[in-house]
Amino acid sequence: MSIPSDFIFACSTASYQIEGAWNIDGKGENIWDRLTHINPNFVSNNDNGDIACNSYYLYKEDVKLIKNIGFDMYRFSISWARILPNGDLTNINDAGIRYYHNLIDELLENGIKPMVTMYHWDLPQKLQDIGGWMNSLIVDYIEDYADLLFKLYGDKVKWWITINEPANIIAGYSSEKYAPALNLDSPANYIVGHNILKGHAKIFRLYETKYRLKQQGNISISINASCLLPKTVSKENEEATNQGWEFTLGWFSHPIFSKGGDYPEIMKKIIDENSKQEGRKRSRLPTFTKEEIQFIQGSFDFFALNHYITRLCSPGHPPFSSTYLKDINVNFEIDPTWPNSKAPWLQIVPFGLKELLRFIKYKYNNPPVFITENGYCESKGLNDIDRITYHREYIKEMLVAKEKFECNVIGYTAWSLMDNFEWKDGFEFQFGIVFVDFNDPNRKRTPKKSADFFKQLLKTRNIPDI
Ligand code: PNW
Repeated sequence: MSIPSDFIFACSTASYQIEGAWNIDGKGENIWDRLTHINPNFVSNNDNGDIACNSYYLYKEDVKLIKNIGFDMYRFSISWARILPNGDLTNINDAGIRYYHNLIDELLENGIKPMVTMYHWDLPQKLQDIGGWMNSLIVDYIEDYADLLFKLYGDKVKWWITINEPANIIAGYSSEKYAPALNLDSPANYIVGHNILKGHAKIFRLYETKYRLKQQGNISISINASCLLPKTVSKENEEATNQGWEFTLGWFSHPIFSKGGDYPEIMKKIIDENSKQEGRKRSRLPTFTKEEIQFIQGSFDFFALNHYITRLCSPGHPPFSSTYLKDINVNFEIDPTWPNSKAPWLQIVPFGLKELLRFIKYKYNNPPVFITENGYCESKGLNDIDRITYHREYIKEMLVAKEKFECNVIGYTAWSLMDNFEWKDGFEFQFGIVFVDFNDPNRKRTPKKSADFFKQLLKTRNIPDI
């Protein structure tokens, strides 16, 4: 199977997961610094990202690895608190600004295109202190930060992701999966989602009015989406599947990518009904004004998709472990025959990617789709055959979606370039195609077998058999 010459292959990381240097050269404290320091056992083995892969110092080695494997692009994120230690413009940190200039220049000199994520979960603590994503002022703060990033780096960076994975940012407020780990019931989830959508659109519109003409880049938001399928063919299961789609992917995609914008009708209807039944005067789902709907609708140059998993849907049944799950009212399961990874949530289901791409094509009028994450979790080790299988089979299904079903897929990104700090799982679970020795003070990097797989693929533009 050959790969079109203009198709983009990338690998990815995120600032808190790789940089370390958490308090160096003027960087401010972020929510992961705070949480892992005050509550060390929040993360497996009391790990934290204080040093991580030490990429603040070793970025040239990272670029060398990317170059050697042959990727066209590197997706990394900027640490907001490294640029703006207080989150706002009261302190602009030159050393932080220089670090990303150096990294971007190093990439460009090596012929690697940068794709920059502005926000990958490491909120400056000072902004969390005033409510973080629950405070609607965050929309202005992230716009100021984005404005600065466009001004600083926009001549060199042509691919931007505003925000990574709304659903998982929300999980930091509605559960204890991620910082700030507040474990709040609904409506916290819908308030956070609302502000994320507004913040994203603000950044997109800012680019349109102030930067696009000169900088000519592409912007989107990375949305994580599972593929959902009916558990068995029945009307009930198909309805549940549809409801599942609208409450997960649709929650963020419908406002941005659908023709009419706004939240999916079914979401509005169900949350309104449930809210009434709970004795509330207004819905837990905030409403957008007409102007806001138009402002958010169409705020994309492409669809940035993070995909990992597939689930089987059937109608939900109480007791529900959260009010959000009561709203969705869908039971999500896996097929026990699907091969497992080390992470309990991640199975190998390659055809799910094809089905998801077909769904996006059908639902949102075939936008250009850039897969900004896909990856596999294994124990430590260089001989990562399962990871090769995972990427090979998912890439094949993606190409079927592209060629046979005419889905407009333009790029594929492996998560991750290298082993790194996997949030609550610390350094226990690893997604890298490059091994990092976390016991070595130099954080020695060694390409795994899967790096050879990508190297071959990128050299031949064909899917290798190894
Ligand atoms: C992503 N799911 O999160 C994040 O963007 C990365 O920072 C992270 O390291 C990587 O995936 C691996 O966990 C996700 O359950 C976590 O489908 C879970 C899911 C999707 C994305």
